[in-house]
Amino acid sequence: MANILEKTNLTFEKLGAPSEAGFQALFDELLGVASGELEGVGSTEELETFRVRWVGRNNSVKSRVNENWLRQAPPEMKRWVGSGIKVYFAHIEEMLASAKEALEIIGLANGSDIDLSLPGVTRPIGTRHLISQTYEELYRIFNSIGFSIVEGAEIETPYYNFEALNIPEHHPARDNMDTFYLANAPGYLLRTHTSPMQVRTMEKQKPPVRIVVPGKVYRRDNPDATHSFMFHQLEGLAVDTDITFCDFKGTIEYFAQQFFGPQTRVRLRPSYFPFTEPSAEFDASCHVCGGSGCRTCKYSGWIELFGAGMVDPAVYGFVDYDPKRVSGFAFGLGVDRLAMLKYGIDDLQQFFRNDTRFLRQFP
Ligand code: 2NL
Repeated sequence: MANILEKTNLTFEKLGAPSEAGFQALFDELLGVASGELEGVGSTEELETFRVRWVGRNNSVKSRVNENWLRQAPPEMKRWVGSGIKVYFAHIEEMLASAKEALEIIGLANGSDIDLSLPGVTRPIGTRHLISQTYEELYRIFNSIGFSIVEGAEIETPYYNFEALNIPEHHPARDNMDTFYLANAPGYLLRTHTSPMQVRTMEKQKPPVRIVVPGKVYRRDNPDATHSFMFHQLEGLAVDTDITFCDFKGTIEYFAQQFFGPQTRVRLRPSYFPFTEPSAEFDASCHVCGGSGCRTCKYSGWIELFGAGMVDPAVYGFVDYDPKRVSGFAFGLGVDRLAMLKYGIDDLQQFFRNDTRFLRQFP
């Protein structure tokens, strides 16, 4: 070790006129000595001694190498020696900088209660949230029959959330009890369903339209095992010149059999929504007992899945579609509810607690 440092006191001639490869070996050896010395440095003072000794202005290793090896090298070697000095001493400067940083961190830790020997924060790899997994399953089903996915904003205007959906001014769904109006943004609200994006899509796109719209929706509700102020929806819309009630029923039957299994039967019960006519509640035969009656279906054999219907012609008036030429169906399903049914979860709040013991059960 001392050997290589003594060589920095020798001129090019006295070194034995080394070749390019010889210089490379000399520089490698210097770097090895430097990093060895740096490893023994344990304080800012020692680091400063190291700096002066290696790259200081006067009588440092670097200045001697410049003076003895470079200045006295024959012209045809100067380029090589020069670039070697540049590269290797830049490396030493870098090592110095990181050593300085490390010492500063230790300095901060000294006298504080930070224990640098403690293991770092581990970030275990999790699983896809069950709601995300359920969305992916729904996308797979509806993509397979030609529905594309449209997403949009959660902050909306009363026009898109209500008006254009044929929900008049004094309809109870507009009540302050159900809707969050934004106090800091008058004229805006949190969407209560994802239908606004369906209206916006119809405004921009002529039929045929076949879309599903996923997303968070908000309604004023007190949280319990089946209610939350926010839940996840998937609404679907199909509009074209020749869509019938048969297409409607066939589509939701296909969905139910894909989602709950091929033995699933479906039924429709009359219902009411301002934006569909006729409207229906859509039930599936119980996937737990197969229809014979059990606790899940409250011994009825049927499970209510979601609301749906043929799009009310009044809606077409708002998006410049001709109600005499087009027809279609729409549905709105709660993703949380479907996930609870399919995976046997009895408490909606489990989805929002971020308890990994729950989430890990659905890898
Ligand atoms: C529910 C079920 C539903 C729709 C949503 C819809 C959207 C447009 C036009 C017509 Cl743009 N309908 N969506 C239809 C039927 C039911 O959601 O329980 N809603 C309160």
